[in-house]
This record gives sequence, C-alpha cells and structure tokens, in this order.
Amino acid sequence: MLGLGAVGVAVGAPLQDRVSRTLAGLQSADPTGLSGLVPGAGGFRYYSVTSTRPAVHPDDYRLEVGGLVKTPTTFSFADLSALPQTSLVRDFQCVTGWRVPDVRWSGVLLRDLLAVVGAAPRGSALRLTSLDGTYAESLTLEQATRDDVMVATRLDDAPISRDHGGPARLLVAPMYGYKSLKWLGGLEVVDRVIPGYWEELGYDVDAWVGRSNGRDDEPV
Ligand SMILES: Nc1nc2c(c(=O)[nH]1)N[C@H]1C(S)=C(S)[C@@H](COP(=O)(O)O)O[C@H]1N2
Ligand SMILES: [Mo]
Repeated sequence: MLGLGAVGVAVGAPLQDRVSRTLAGLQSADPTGLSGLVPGAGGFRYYSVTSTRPAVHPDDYRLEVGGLVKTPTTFSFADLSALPQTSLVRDFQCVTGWRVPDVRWSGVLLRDLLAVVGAAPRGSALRLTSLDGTYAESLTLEQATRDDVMVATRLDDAPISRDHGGPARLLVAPMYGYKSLKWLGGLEVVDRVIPGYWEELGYDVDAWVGRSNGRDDEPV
C-alpha cells in the first residue's frame, strides 16, 4: 500500500490510472511489487541490448524474407500495409515482471506473410533478426502461424515509435516480451529452432507467459 501511494504522488493524476492498473497487474507476477515502482510512459520500459537504436523512416524500411521459402521476398512498409491487417488487444509482459495491460497492436499476422512467400516443406522454424544488428529471435512454424503472432506496425492506434521498435516489430502475444523482437529486418524459414539472444543466455526458447522461465503462477 505504501508503494502505491508513493507512485501516486510521484506521477500525479493523469498517469495514476494506467500506473495503478499496471501495478495491480503485476501483483501475481511479482509479489514484491518492486519492479512496478519505476514505471515508464504508459507502463512500458524501453529495452535495447544495443547502445544505438535503429532510426528507419517507413519509406526506407525493408523486411527481407527468405530461407526455405518458395518466393524470397523483400517487403517495404507499403507492401506490409497492403497485406490483410489484424488488430488485437493483449497484456504485454516482460519476464522481469512489468506488465502493460490491454495494449492494442495492429499489423500483419506472420501467418498471412508466410502465405505470400510459401514456406517449403522442410521449413519448421523461423529465425528473426533485428536491424540493430545484434538481437535475434526464434519461433517454431506452429507458433508463428498462431492468430496472436504478428509483424506489428501500430501500437495503441499510432505508428510504432523508434523506441518501441518501429517501423515494424514482432508481437508474440502469448509469450514474454523478449520474443517480441524490435526493429524487425529479417525473417528466414529454417529447418530447426535457432535460440535467440536471451535464449543463448539461458531464458526459455518457448516463452509462454506463466508457463516458462520457472514462473507458473500466472493465468495464461
Ligand atoms: N531488438 C530488440 N528487441 C527487443 C529487445 C531488445 O533489447 N532488442 N528487448 C526485448 C524485451 S526483453 C522486451 S520486454 C521487449 C520490450 O519492448 P519495449 O522496449 O517496446 O517496451 O522488447 C523485446 N524486443
Ligand atoms: Mo523483457
């Protein structure tokens, strides 16, 4: 209770509601509540493992899709916008405990993107890479073709900001935030799962919220 009061004073009235909901959401994930006490704008933190963040204008954005596909294809931002668009509202949760409730994402389901390029029969997984040159992620094809996994181009009804990984990032809604790679630049269909950046450092490759990384206390 002390913690909630302190945050209320620190951030003032306008942010109070969003911050309180974030803290309330954190209670089951983070019994200490400590990780909720330094909220970023709207409850998000900005994370980057690199010291520079790519600055890419939508006109210059390119997503290279290749590997075990029938038609290797480079997608511009306009190409992505011309594909079927999907929106969904989900909580966004980092494995370290912070959570942003009810975030609205829009973009292209990976399922719809893969339908354009055609995954070859030998393909069983995706290798995803970032324009930051360092971060990488993985998904099985089964995970990638779920209806809550997308190349997101909008966040809360606005273009995705540079800090949040714009012009386009991954959103893997049912998994912890580290699967949702920012500044998406490359997507390769491969024949086996290649662990991503944090997975090389010991985090679970299958990062289901509440069912991975030793956290089984969360509703899925
Ligand atoms: N390229 C890149 N993508 C990334 C990360 C990163 O450091 N670099 N951090 C991941 C982690 S751990 C989380 S929780 C989310 C955070 O997203 P945000 O910075 O938009 O809040 O991005 C994920 N995607
Ligand atoms: Mo994270």
